[in-house]
Amino acid sequence: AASSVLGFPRIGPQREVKKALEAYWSDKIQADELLKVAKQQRLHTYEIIKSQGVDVIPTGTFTLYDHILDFSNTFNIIPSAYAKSGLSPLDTFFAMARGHQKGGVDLPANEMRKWFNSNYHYLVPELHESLEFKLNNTKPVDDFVEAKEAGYNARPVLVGPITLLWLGKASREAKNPNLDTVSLLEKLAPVYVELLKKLAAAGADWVQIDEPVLCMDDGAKYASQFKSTYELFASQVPEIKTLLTTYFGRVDDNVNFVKDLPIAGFHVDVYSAPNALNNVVSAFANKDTVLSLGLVSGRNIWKNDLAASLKIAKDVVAQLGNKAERVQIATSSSLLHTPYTIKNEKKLSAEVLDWFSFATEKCGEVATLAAALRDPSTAADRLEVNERSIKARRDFEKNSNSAVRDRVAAIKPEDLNRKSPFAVRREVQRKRLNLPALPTTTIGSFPQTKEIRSQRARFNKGEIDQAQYEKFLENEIADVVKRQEALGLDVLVHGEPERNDMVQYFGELLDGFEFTQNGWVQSFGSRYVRPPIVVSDVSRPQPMTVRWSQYAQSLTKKVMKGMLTGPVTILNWSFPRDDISRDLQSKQIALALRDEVCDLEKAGIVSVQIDEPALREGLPLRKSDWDSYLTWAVDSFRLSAAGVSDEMNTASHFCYSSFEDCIAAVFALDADMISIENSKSDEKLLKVFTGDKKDEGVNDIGPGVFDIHSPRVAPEQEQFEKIKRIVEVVGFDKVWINPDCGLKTRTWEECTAQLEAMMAATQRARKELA
Ligand code: THG
Ligand code: ZN
Repeated sequence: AASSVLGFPRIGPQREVKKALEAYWSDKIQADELLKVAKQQRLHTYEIIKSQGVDVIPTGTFTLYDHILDFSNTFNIIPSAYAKSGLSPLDTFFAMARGHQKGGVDLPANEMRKWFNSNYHYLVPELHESLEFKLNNTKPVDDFVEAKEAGYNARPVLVGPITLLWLGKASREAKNPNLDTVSLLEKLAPVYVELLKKLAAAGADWVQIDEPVLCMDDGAKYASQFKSTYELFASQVPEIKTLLTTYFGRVDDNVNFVKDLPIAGFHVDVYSAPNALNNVVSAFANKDTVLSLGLVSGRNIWKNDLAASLKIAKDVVAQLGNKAERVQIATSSSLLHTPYTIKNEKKLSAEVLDWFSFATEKCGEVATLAAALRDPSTAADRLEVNERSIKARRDFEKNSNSAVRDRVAAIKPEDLNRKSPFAVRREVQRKRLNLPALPTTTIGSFPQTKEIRSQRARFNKGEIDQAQYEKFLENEIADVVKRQEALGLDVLVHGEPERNDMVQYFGELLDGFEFTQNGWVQSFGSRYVRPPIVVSDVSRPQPMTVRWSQYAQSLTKKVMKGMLTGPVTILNWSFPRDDISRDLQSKQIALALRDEVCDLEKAGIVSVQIDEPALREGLPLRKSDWDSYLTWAVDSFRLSAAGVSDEMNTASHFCYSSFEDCIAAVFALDADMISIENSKSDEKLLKVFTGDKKDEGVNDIGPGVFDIHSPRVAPEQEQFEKIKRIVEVVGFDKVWINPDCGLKTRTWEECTAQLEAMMAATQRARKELA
């Protein structure tokens, strides 16, 4: 049995690549310097993987922004405005990724979407009927050759053609806006053949081809496309052996056609779907296909229980007639979703650090498992050390917090319900909050200025003390309140100057979480997050936000809205523990937030927003699993919000408007008000409210009236039109007016102008649309 990893983080151990990218974008370094850093990091990655004992090294998973954008670029999936921009190939690539406004060129960024059920964003390929697929570059070959010249005989990684097209969308150049993007496969597949031939000529014998669409319900639709494509590859490039890889879910019945494809290997994600393994092994039992077992998680950071994994691997070997050469030990997916190495964590205790494996350490795990499968004596020491670590963690996990466990066990159905139905609450709240028609508000954050970031950094380094830092924050809050009053907003916010990342902030204040110093995980491009790690039962040692909300409320007679991140989002953007269900973890977080909401009410706060931007991305890949996810997700939100009196106005916020398929769950949250991104996609949002679900009861709604991602000031007239349209659809009485999302990334100058236009549009709407 050989060992392999499917991909590796790109950031570099000390964030070298992120820093070089940002330096290049701000004209501090030249392209050659950036490319030099990138090359160093690629070679460093191969060295790490090899030195951990892994047999098969992947090439081509490194990217300067996004690997899907890399393939769009390689296959010439480049909208004509970018192709014709006159920019260098590198800058054309970055223009698609992040827009380009310089030297007379004005190009917006392409759309980003969430990568399956993860917090990674990919750039959506823009496709149309007359797109001419061709090899625009040979990056996959170049990366392979570079590694080969450095002494590594690697296995190149390609995203599969069916998944690549399926991830795409009809571009503005498409004749049919509802173009079935996979229908372009016949034109794309020959270009893959050309690429595979080049890889073969360069000396590649195996190629990893990722087709995670096989874990989606949609995968079943493409049985004949899989057959024709992979038969084409096998007949045209017989010297290449294909490892077809799937991850993040189960292939289920899709294995019935996958087993007959002319592939040399098939990879399944055993970590995320352990119970689905048997089905796959039986399907392949009488073939000679290699099965790659994704036993070591590419999504979580817990040290692998090597004895348990080894048992699974041995069972598979036995089911395959003791042909160990037919089994490979691998990571479940690319290690992209895990931090680089635990070596850079200096603050975690030795006990805690011993529970974790980051990307580097996971390489060692797959190597150890493969070694143990080949010759147990060579791995005995490592297995023993691992067994001790796992036992120590299991012992720690037994120390559950009985107060928390008992409280979750005692949750009653009525705990999930507000005291009165929305219609009753609405009357009480409108009186108490004394709101005009079309109330105006914002989503919570105001500009995180350089000053704020530098004061936080100074506080973290100990250069200023707690009292100085808090005084600074109070001044910031006072300034934000004054500015909102001047604008005439109705429901104010304190602006969140005290917060770094919204999830990290709450994680740090709750018991049961651990944090890393360098546990960066890519969100998109050069942007990274450090997910907190849930290590034990979660509880709230003391109020978290009350101090700031109360202070902010003391400065104004207007309503001050409390700001919280919801339980589902906190969990989905953390590394969850794997010894208890996500349902239970989410309920524990929900109870902590419920106490916070009640404390805010006691402190005189009458409005609170509990954001759940990650609710939708957490949907499982298979629709048959949606119900159970949405049940605990919706229940958790309701549990967090329902402890207060009818007078408390509860809001929630969603950053994306693609809710067509789960709008019932959004309604079921029963928040008094929901704000949703809308300015770039109004018809998409409006359709939801005119569709067949509209009577299921939406409460108040705040569709975003301007885009916060852009410095552009949407004129009053444009914002008025947005308001008018939404009022026509959902009714004057139900509408709140707010931006698309938080204003953290804008400057004060930009957001003041944007909000002035919003207020003017609202004044007019109040008169003309009543
Ligand atoms: N928090 C978390 N996940 C998220 C978001 C978030 N996922 C979706 C969306 N929001 C992603 N957006 C961003 C936007 C900016 C940054 C990261 C994710 C960002 N990161 C800083 C960087 O890379 O330099 C580091 C921030 C820090 O110091 O923590 O700017 O809001 N969890
Ligand atoms: Zn948002």
